[in-house]
Amino acid sequence: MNVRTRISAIIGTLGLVGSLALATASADESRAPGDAAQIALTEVARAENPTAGAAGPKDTVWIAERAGTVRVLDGDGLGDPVLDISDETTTDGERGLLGMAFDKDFAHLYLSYTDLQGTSTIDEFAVQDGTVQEGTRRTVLTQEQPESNHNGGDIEFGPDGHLYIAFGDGGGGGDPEGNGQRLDTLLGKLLRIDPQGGDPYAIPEDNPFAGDPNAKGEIWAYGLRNPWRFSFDADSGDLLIADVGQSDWEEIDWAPASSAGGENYGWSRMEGTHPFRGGTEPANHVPPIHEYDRTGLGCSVTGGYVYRGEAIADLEGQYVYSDYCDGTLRSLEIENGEVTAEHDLGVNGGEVVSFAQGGDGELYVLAIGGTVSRVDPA
Ligand SMILES: [Ca+2]
Repeated sequence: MNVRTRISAIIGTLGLVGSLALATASADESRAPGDAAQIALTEVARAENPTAGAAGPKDTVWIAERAGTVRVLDGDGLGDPVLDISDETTTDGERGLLGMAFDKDFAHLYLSYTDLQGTSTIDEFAVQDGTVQEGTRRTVLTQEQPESNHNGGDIEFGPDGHLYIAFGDGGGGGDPEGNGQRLDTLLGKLLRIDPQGGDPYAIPEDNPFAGDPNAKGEIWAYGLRNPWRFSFDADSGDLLIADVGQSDWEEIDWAPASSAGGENYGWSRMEGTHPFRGGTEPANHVPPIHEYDRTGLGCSVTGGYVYRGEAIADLEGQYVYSDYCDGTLRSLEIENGEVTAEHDLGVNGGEVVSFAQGGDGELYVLAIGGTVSRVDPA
């Protein structure tokens, strides 16, 4: 059993495993990059199991570490923690501090983590002059998790100013409760809430299931398995969700900025474009714009961002992503919701667990082993 096979066997279908010492291969010379952008990775900081990053106030990039600390990246690496909730979370299973986001104008910081009982929790802190006001902390939303895996946990503000939250299907493998297709649970969903519009939050009136007595009004999209990372194109506002597969297919889902929500991404009747365990395709299934199998490209997709920086002209507008087990950075050119080109970017980021996008549109790669690297021109 080679290293990748062994790691795949361990990681199985997990979206996050913290302490695996996965071999980091160098760029695969045998893969012709074609007309891929020429990029290089520059290590800008060491971190303790970084899991999430966000553009912060005053052109900073903030990094969340899995055990519960938040640190700010500057020219000299990461500073001392500006927040520490490490006594309120654990790192067993796929747990920990899993997501982080600022709202517009950096007025509030939101953390997404599993608490000591494993319950997914979204907390809010006011931010003043770039400083977190710890005394203002409040819990916005919680969701009990039946298993320690498939927590999702990514959070991002959309171009509409609302907070989007991704939760996995609850775990256990194969979606035993059918949560992906059920509209009466927040599990297996992408949610959309207005955290400032109510106490503890408001459901936007234009959410697709708002007011529906048979559905949770927070739901924006459903049929997701473990949407570990998602993002909005900083230019177009289009939504991209990387959904980790069960055993065969890793997928990337897409919706235009004009979407009214309600998309059914298929899980657990579909895995990618393939019926799952004899499932039938829902009539309203929105298939992924991209999928790959596990026969060589990895085992757990790690979603990134559409590149909107200035440093790498050839990468402009491309969606950059990777895979936790493979580590190769890849990109997709997307036009009107269709992939028109796929690229192997020819560099390997190690155990790529997450990406961050600075306010300038540049991208950072987070490897769970402890590096934060900037994507630079080669
Ligand atoms: Ca799907």
